[in-house]
Amino acid sequence: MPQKPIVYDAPTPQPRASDAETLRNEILEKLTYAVGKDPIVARRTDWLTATILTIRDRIIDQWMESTRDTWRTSQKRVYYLSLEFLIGRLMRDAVSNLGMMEPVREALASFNVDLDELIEREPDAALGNGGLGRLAACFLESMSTVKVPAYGYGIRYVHGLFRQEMSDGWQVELPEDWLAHGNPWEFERRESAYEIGFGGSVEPVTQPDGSVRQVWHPAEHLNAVAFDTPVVGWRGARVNTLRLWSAQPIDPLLLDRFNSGDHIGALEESAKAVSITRVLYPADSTPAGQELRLRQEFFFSSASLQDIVRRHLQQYGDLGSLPDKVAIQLNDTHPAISIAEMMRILMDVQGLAWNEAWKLTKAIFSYTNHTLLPEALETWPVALLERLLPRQMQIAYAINAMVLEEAREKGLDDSRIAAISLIDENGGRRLRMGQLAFVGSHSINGVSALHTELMKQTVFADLHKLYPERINNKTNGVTPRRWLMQCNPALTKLISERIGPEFRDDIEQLIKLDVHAEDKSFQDQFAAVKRGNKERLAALIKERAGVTVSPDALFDIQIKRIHEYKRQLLNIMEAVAQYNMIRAHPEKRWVPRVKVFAGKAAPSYWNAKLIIKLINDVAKVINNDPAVRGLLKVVFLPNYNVSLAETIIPAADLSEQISTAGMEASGTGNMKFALNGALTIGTMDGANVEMRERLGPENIVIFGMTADEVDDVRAQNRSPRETIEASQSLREVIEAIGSGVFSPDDRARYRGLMDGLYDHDWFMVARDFDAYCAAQRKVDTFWNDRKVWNAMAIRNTARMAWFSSDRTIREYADDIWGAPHI
Ligand code: B1H
Repeated sequence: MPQKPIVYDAPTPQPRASDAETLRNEILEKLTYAVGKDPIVARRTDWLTATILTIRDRIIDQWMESTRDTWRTSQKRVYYLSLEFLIGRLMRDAVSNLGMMEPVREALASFNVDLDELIEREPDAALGNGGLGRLAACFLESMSTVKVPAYGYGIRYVHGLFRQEMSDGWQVELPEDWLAHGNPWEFERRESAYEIGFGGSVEPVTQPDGSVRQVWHPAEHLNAVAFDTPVVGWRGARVNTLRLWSAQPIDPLLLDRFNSGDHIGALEESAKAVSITRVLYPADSTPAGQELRLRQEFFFSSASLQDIVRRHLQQYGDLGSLPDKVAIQLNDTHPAISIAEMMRILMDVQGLAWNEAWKLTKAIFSYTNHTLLPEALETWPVALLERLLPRQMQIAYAINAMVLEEAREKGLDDSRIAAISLIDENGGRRLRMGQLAFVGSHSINGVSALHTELMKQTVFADLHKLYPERINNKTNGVTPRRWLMQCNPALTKLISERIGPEFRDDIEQLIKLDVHAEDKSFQDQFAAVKRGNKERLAALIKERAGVTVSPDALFDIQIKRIHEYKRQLLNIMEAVAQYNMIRAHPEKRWVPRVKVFAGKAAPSYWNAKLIIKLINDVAKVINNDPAVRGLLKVVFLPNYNVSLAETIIPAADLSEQISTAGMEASGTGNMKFALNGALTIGTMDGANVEMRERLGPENIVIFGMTADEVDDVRAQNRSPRETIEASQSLREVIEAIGSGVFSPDDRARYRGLMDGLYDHDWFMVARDFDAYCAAQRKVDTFWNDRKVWNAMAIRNTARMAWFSSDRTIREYADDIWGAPHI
């Protein structure tokens, strides 16, 4: 029976005023009584904490109201399980969504404290690697904005994604320390702690009614403690919760061992427990495959599911209503062990029979696939699972048997049955997490139209035939609050002046800009805003990379994780080609360009790190060659993160989205750039394809092979040699880089990288090279006719509304979750 201890008409404190005067008093009060600092000696970080605490109070009222409302109205809740939430800074987001920018600024100014300076001091919450983690953060904000009752569940890593420094052009990784000054946003919920087990054995136990239940006796135990952060939607309409789990030992100190003199051993268990949530794995697109990673995945899955079932039973008292009240979205396969863990909870803890538990599980869960790269498809050795999670592995076996039986009944032959099996038998038996997530979910979605089609044709081809209604597409989106209104206030103001401020509540209104695309005065204003943003970026480039660049040049930008499939190599090779051209034809009218790169390489990804070094080596030569006369500059900005993206994107003229077709599942940076009026140069890959449709093919520069063509070339195993022989410019570039023109200190440094282009050219760098260069020259001609360029840029902003994550979330809510929204 539901225990209903919730009193809905509970007392509430006076809602807080948000005028500058009240804020001023409260910030001072927080500084004094919560931070314990005299304003005379307070440092900037103290003011930051005091300001955040003041803002947080204003969020809490709405937070409690949102939570109460979900209880009162018995609405369905959505749970977004993700090992990554790449949030970045929260203060500007919160203040802006609450509409308190000006009074907060004024309140702080009265203490001689500059709001923008405080904003810059807030550390990024970098609890993610790249697009997958950032998407989760955009989704959280959109779910609050469109009023989906939702929880994000993840891990409270003590150290987020590493800090990147440059040493002689090489990437060096340093630990990131976002919690060093405490985290004023979060609430520790010691009362919300769950026991998590590992290892041990499984024992069948006969129940009083004669039935048999499996009981797992884990050998190791630890606690998962919740830390809650409120997530504010636009205008503070709704505040949802991001609940991050931290691992804590059950016994912080083994006193027996301590007393017997083993002081280190006494802490062993404690150290082992906390190590689980200590650090984010820094590999984007490739799973680490280490035991600690599996522990992280199970730890946060189990804690989240226990919490979800507890909350549901508390409110509704029965499990049969789970599908009406609970939707769990698995963000990639990282939480896929949840399928087995949910089955265990429903059967072994709650006493349901297999069939009932399976029906509920499938109805509750859905799974998003974010990549088709074969090396990224997560699998775990069966032996490891049997040791660490024996009961969950039993359940996985049973699920597999059931699915294979179903397939046999439907007439599948042995080879196709092997293809859908949860167990990969090639080279040591492994559990395929993608298949587990697929069979345990009622919906499997891709993140762009192309990616979803390819999913049906490749990794999930056989499962798709067996369950043809399950795969669906949900093209990614980005939140226009952070990625337009907050990061580009000047453009936001200009848009408001031209079409009215309504677009801030209804992003579809952006289309009203379209009719102004050819208007000369609007073009001038649009260009002036861009120019201001470019000046700001130029200053940052000077400060962080020591390179002087002119804001009059075309700012050509590629910022994202460094990966061979994303083809930063293609981009830097084009820079070398251009360098050769400028020197060969000094008389021509070259378009001045600044090529900006930023991004982190996985610490163990050698070629990615080598590409960073190559960019820096090429930069050194080109930037210092007087023959170039400043017409081309190459810049690598270190330590790319969300905050840096917020400065770079509004300043971009050209956005590089040049992945090998078929390999970038969606991309989301592509959307942020176009929304801010940059033109895209890109391949027919991921969401670029849909951007082309919505922007019109005349407003985007598309080049290169299609996914099908890439597939054909690879299938035929054709040598790239012919392509290279046919292009003089390409040959010269390969020859220059390969022979050490840019690495006189180590002439062989890039030989292997260049040989790879001759040998296999897996990523089609050589094969797309000429097309890419031609596309860049097309970009030059647009730039040379600034009226044409400005019209295209304006149309990009005007037509990007569909790529708002609000639209994406509404589609998830309608098609997958059956959840309420506005
Ligand atoms: C994406 C990942 C990813 N796809 C494994 N896959 C990871 C895989 O730590 N790991 O083990 C981490 C990340 N990330 C990205 O998701 C895609 O490459 C982008 O194209 C896409 O836009 C983004 C969001 O859907």
